[in-house]
Amino acid sequence: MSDWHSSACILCECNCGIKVELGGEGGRHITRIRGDEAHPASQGYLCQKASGLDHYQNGKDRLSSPLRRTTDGSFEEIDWDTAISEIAKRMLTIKSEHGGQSIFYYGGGGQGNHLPGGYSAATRKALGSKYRSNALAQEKTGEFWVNSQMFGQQVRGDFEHCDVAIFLGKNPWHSHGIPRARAWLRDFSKDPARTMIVVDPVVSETAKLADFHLRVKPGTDAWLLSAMIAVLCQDQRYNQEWLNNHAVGLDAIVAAFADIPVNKYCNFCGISESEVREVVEVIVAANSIAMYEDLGVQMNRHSTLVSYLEKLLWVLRGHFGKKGGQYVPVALQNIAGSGRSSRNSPVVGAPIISGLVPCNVITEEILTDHPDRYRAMIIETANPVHSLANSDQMRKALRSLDLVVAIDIAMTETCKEADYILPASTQYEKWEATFFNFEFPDNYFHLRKPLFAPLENTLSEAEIHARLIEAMGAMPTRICDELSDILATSGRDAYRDRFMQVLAEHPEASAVASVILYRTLGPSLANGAKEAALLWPLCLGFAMGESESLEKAGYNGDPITQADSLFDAIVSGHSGVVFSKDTIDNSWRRIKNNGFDGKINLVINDLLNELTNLKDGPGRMTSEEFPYLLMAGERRDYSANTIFRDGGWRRKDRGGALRISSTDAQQLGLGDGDRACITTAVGSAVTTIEINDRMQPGHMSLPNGFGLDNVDGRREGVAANELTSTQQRDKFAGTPWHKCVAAQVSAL
Ligand SMILES: Nc1nc2c(c(=O)[nH]1)N[C@H]1C(S)=C(S)[C@@H](COP(=O)(O)OP(=O)(O)OC[C@H]3O[C@@H](n4cnc5c(=O)[nH]c(N)nc54)[C@H](O)[C@@H]3O)O[C@H]1N2
Ligand SMILES: Nc1nc2c(c(=O)[nH]1)N[C@H]1C(S)=C(S)[C@@H](COP(=O)(O)OP(=O)(O)OC[C@H]3O[C@@H](n4cnc5c(=O)[nH]c(N)nc54)[C@H](O)[C@@H]3O)O[C@H]1N2
Ligand code: SF4
Ligand SMILES: [Mo]
Repeated sequence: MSDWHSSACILCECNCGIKVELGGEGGRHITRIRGDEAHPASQGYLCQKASGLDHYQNGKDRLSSPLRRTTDGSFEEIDWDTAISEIAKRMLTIKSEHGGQSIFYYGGGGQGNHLPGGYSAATRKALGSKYRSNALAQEKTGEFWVNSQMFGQQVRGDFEHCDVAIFLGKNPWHSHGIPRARAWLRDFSKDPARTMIVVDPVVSETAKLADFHLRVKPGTDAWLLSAMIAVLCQDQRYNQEWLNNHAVGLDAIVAAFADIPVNKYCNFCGISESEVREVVEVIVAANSIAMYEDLGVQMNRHSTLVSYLEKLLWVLRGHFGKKGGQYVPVALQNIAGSGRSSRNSPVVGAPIISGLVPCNVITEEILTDHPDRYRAMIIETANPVHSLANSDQMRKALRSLDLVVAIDIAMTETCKEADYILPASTQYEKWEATFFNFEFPDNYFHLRKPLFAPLENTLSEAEIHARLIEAMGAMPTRICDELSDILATSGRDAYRDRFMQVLAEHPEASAVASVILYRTLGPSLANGAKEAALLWPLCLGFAMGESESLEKAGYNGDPITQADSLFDAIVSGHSGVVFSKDTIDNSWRRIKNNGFDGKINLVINDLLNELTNLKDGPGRMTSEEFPYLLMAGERRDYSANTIFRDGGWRRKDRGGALRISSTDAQQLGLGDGDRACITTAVGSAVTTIEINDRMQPGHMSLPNGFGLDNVDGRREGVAANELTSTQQRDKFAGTPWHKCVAAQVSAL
């Protein structure tokens, strides 16, 4: 058994535990993979995608040297010292000419790695960079903003214990998002005591398992949810007593929905009033409801309003802070930020939610002569040329900047537009972890040990940022030496005291705290776990706030002792460690910062006012020129963002076909497997047709993560964002409408 090593799958936010056997050439391949039974959340579960992980580790686009753009646009290999010193120098020049706020940071963590974001904080602060973003600002910021106003915190559904599960624009069969999703879905759907409701225009795999499938017209969820809430309000089917005790603003909600014409709104969304009323009855009768909204609505018309309506639906029935309802998870690090919006982007003036500039305005912030435009960008563990709206515009924006530095493991579409490319070690060549842990009642953290030595000439992000800081002269070396000395001679307690003192007394050291930890605490950690240094203060912060649930998880003593033993357990654990055993009443204690301590705030005025904009219906989302609605980026069996770059991992659908209904196929004169051209206002692409009556007539879908330009010059499938526009975005959060893009298709 000793040949099996523990790690995790890095293809989606679940990060299921894996056991792997290594071998092949030089022992540098993952040859066998199975689920890790000892992993607290996945418990041995894996989906079919994990078996391809060697395509990530040994992808043919892997970078093996720092690269610098030459005047003719090609790249030349340079050594690390040259790369680091040139980048540091050029960044400092931009800082002195335009101010650090002109240096924009994008990325910091994908589906499997969140430590880079922590270490890059030091580089950002040392540069005086003030604006940043990542993929959350093209999907989740609207929901974060709603949650912050209603609860002051982020919330999750307790799917393990609910008796009614609702999936809104979410297809967990493919996308997961809850542990062991397929096993869970099968068990849940077979249980006669439990009911699944799915809202989706497509007969998705999840919809097929549902008791009720509300097959909305694309982009009309705001009308469906308004109608459902109107039924609750108009028939007084909300949970009055519970709301009196736990929420504020009920009267305003009842008033706002009093006049909504249920029948008319049902027509707008394409679902009969009787079906809507039947589902509302199920919701009223439920003991516990857990609900999950995802990209089908978050990348769609009225997305922030829909997030609000989604929350109102279950709050009005009292499904918060009880078993099987929604809860406030605890985390070592909160990746969602505060959800508040206290400033705006410098050029467009777009609201910055949770500290993130809306992805859809980034190119507008660059392609302008505005004096406050961004002049440089650091892009780390993200592929915005491929993943954000309008790839062509993003390429132009990047090429117009004074300096672009990309930190990646592979030669991506984004790297190709950079001035410097820094090759990172893969997630299986360094210590890594994610902060996507939201489980309840037991939450866990999984720090993964490297499976391989780093590929020659690659470095971890922690090392890259430490070197950049050193080259910029921003590393307080005297303090580092002193801290290392104290740790070696007097131990961790003395180190902690001095570290805290340093943070309080030296703001310039506090700004680069993560790399100080990496350089001082890092080398002392067992098994070379240097990159884990950052977790130590997170454990401390957690112990200070959640000592009780930490104690229930087996960590005793005062918070400092608890923090140290948790940190040691995380560093020495193989399959993830449970750090919190929580109780549901804690969710009530965690409702704060919404202005109504301990109570849920029902009223978000901006969004209630927005309801009036629904009264005339969705209108036409297509045109004569572009008569179809394209879902640009569906999750399928073989899609995984752009983590795999080599199409060889796909066992089917290698071309990522355009799925269309038989009605549309007939109208367009297209057959299964035909080649066709799909065109939008932004671009066009050639695709293969798959006739599939899971699609409604007029609605089509292309998968997410296809159309990558491999080093061998092959492109398989359509890069969805060659077709999407930055202008099609939500008015509150700026998130894109990728699931509803007007398009035309013609036979080739
Ligand atoms: N296999 C696979 N899994 C993944 C990923 C991957 O690339 N591949 N990516 C991961 C990431 S980063 C994320 S954020 C999640 C996303 O996970 P999901 O949000 O579940 O994925 P999608 O397939 O983009 O969209 C979900 C559903 O929305 C539906 N939909 C489309 N239009 C509408 C509409 O107008 N209304 C409603 N109600 N529904 C609509 C689609 O038919 C689809 O079934 O997946 C994660 N998991
Ligand atoms: N049209 C459309 N566009 C979409 C979507 C959609 O549904 N439709 N979905 C969107 C969603 S929800 C998301 S989350 C985004 C995801 O898009 P991005 O945030 O851009 O992330 P990924 O595609 O996951 O790319 C991750 C990058 O990290 C690199 N990488 C992997 N491991 C490491 C590492 O250890 N270190 C470093 N430095 N780099 C590493 C990979 O090579 C890859 O280039 O895509 C979005 N784009
Ligand atoms: S659900 Fe599948 S893709 Fe996601 S982490 Fe688990 S094995 Fe990987
Ligand atoms: Mo995502």
